[in-house]
Amino acid sequence: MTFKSGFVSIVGRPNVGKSTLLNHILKTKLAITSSTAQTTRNTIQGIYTDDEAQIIFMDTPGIHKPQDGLGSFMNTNALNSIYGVDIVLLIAPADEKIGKGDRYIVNRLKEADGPVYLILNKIDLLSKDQLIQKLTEWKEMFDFKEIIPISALNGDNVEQLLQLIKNDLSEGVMYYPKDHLTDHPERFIMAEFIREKILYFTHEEVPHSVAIVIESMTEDEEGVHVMAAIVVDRPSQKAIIIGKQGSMIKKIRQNARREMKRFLQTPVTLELFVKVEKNWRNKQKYLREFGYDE
Ligand code: GDP
Ligand code: MG
Ligand code: K
Repeated sequence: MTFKSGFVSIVGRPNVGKSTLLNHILKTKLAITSSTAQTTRNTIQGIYTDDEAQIIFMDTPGIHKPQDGLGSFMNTNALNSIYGVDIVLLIAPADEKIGKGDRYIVNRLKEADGPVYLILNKIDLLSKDQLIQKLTEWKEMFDFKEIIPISALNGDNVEQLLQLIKNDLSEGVMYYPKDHLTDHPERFIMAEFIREKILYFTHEEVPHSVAIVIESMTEDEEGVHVMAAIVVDRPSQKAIIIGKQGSMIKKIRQNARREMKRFLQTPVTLELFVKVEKNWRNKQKYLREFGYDE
């Protein structure tokens, strides 16, 4: 059996059930759901892994016509996530009329690279006849690869949706470790920011064997606080990362923090320290720890 993997973007107006669907698929409270529009400010990845496939979901803020600065930022963010993914899921509420906003989004989707599925959500709120009527209306809007009526709330047809996605993905590697990340994808992203800065500023003198362990990531009124260990194989690598009088680690910290702040859209404090662990890659216990240890 071949393993499949790929990236799937979830788009749609605010309040159509994007986060609810993602949560149902991941069975965690990863994304924020609420009846208030636009609680999900950022693109958050959720990663679904089973024996057959790994699907990396992008939960995007609703695409909508920009009204203000933030609106237009979110708009760009959401549209960008359309590109470079394998499948786009457009979520629309089955219980609402197709409106201007829907037409706007569908127009933008013409720029999408891959197949676009229409997910007609909230079918628990309407009769079969109403649903058939709605399906007919949507079919005329766009050449969707698949149209799947679901209820994200109670899970109707969500399994079938996953199966269709898997069928459409191509053979691929497991991008992310199997047991990790579904709980804390943000942690993975924070770690990647740090790794990226290390490789950038040390000009790859420090090889890819460096591991980043997010020891803690907490949030309070002042923002998000991240504490991370940079784990290397040898003392010489530790010296490079710390730099003369700590100058290197300071640069890494400042720049990684800036990326985190931009990504999370909130103030961030970042604490970094460096650990030497010989041959950590051979130590099973660390492989776990280096993921997401809760
Ligand atoms: P998002 O803004 O697109 O992420 O939407 P949310 O996932 O936050 O959902 C918005 C509201 O719609 C919440 O109150 C959900 O409980 C509700 N909702 C989502 N999916 C369904 C569904 O399938 N049926 C019903 N009845 N309500 C749903
Ligand atoms: Mg949401
Ligand atoms: K990586």
